[in-house]
Amino acid sequence: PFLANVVRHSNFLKGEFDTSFIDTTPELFIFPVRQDRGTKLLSYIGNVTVNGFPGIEKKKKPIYSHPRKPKVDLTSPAPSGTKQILDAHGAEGLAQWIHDQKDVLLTDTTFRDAHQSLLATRLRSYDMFEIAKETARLQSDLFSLEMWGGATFDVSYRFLKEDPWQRLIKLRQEVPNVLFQMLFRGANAVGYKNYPDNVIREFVRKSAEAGIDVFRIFDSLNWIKGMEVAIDEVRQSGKVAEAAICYAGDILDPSRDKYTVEYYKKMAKELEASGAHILAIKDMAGLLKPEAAYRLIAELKDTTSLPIHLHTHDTSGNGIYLYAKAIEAGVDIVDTALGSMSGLTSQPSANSLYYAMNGSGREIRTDIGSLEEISHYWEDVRKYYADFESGMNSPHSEIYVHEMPGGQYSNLQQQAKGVGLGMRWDEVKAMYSRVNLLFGDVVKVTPSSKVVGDMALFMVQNDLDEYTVLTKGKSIDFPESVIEFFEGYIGQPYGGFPKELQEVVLKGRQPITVRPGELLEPADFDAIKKTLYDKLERPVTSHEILAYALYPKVFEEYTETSKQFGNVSVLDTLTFLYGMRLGEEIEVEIEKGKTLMIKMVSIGEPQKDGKRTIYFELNGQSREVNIQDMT
Ligand code: 3PY
Ligand code: ZN
Repeated sequence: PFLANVVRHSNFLKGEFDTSFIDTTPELFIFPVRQDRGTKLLSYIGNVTVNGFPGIEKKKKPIYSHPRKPKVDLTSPAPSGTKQILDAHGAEGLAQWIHDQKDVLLTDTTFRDAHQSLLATRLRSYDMFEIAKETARLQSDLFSLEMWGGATFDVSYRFLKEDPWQRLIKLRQEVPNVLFQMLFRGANAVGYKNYPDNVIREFVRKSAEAGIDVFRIFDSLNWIKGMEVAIDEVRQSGKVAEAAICYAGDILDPSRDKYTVEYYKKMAKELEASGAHILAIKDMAGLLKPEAAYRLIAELKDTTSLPIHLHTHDTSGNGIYLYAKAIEAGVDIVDTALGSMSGLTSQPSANSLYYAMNGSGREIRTDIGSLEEISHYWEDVRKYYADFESGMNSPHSEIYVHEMPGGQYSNLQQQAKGVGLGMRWDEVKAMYSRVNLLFGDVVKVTPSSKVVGDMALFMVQNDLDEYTVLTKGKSIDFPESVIEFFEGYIGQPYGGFPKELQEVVLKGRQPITVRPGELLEPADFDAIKKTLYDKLERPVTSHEILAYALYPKVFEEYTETSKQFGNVSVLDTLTFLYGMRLGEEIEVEIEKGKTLMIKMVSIGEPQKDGKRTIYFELNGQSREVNIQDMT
């Protein structure tokens, strides 16, 4: 059936035999002989109704009305935007265009960092697709939409059981006018460890093909060697290489003399020389204080001719103030989230920043009325994810002490709950900053932040302190991520590793000092293709091959779930998280024009083997599924 679908495809009929359209055309994989999609979805719904959704407390499905949506004419084409500037003038032309703007440009992070930071990355494609066309029309004056990368790739497969590539491809179709931006962790791609160079290059190529325009590339230790391969490949793909400096330390505090203004200026020059089109300052934890922002941006403006793009998190509540200072110092682009998805561990509010800068001489490029309207949608959608909120509900100035990235806060909290340390969260935060010092005051951003987080959890869980780690460490089995860090497999920290601790952790193993990519065997994509073909018993896409190359286990689990439950991304979010109420009826569009009507009729008592029968109506016909009750 796959081949039959391919030969019927218009590109094939036109005689174009470039088969890259296979990757971007998921309908080719819809086979008439496939098992009943309806029953699979019923199994999923039955299962989540009975057993709850992993990681959140099981509860009755909440009732909300449909999210408010702005009224926009969706039949007229979206206005042209920055995507068209890039396509017409290339990355250098785009950089020049940025320089020519007097207004401050915005990157909207609602689809990526905002929910990574507020909702443990759990925002589903469904809720993005629902507002995509409106976004293209109401936010057409954005510099970019950050909508991919970071933790979203892994979380899509691991927890949401959906395909991140489809998110990208479909959003690209519906938002043709605004640059799409992703966060790319240098040699760690969208993972937590260094990958072979061919994986990095292939990932960049495929992401660019599928719709990413701006790659914000960083290294978790600010080690430029870890960024070079990605920068080179982005340039070769004709896309925008936005190279990031991660902000650590405090340039206003003379006692913290590791990460100084000179350190940042030197790094900026090196990134410019390595081929960056835009320089990003990535303040992933929100540590950059307003006066520091002014000083840093002003000095960098004198140091480099690249446009400067500033990223922060509003954890302390000082985000708008620091952006105002950075804007005064000449920053070109800042990252904000829509009002209802902003603040706290997320980005500062675009809506508030608009008003803050009114009359300043540098206005924010946006239409405030549109922002407010589209923000209503997110205000309503955010409620669906209430169980993933971190519980932080006021500005958190402690961030300047524990220095935990915004994107990590809610995720590490989930991880702590997962290992039974939910009640000891304050201790975990305090330990996080102690581990930072133990490690020699490192840049903390994924994956180095994960290493610090893993070690903090480990030390709290095992009641360890620094002294015990150093003196008894030879008999301690440290977490895998900590060992890999000290082996040099996520790169070299500025100033080197603390030698004593490194010896304790490595127990005689030799660390590496070169770029891990120079040592790692290239991934064998043909072998992966064969493995996946054998497992899935169907042709595989290059996207699947890449997903497997990055996360073999997570991807396998995802394919198992898909086999069992089909494509669960078509379910609305409340049904996906909580299942259905007795007597409830829902509509599910499983493909364009094909809708299932599902009613939950009753839930049987558990049998001796723990199974329950759930009775549904599917398009008016009785159906039942058997579910193992695991509660
Ligand atoms: C990520 O790498 O996911 C981040 O958001 C880092 O700040
Ligand atoms: Zn961030």
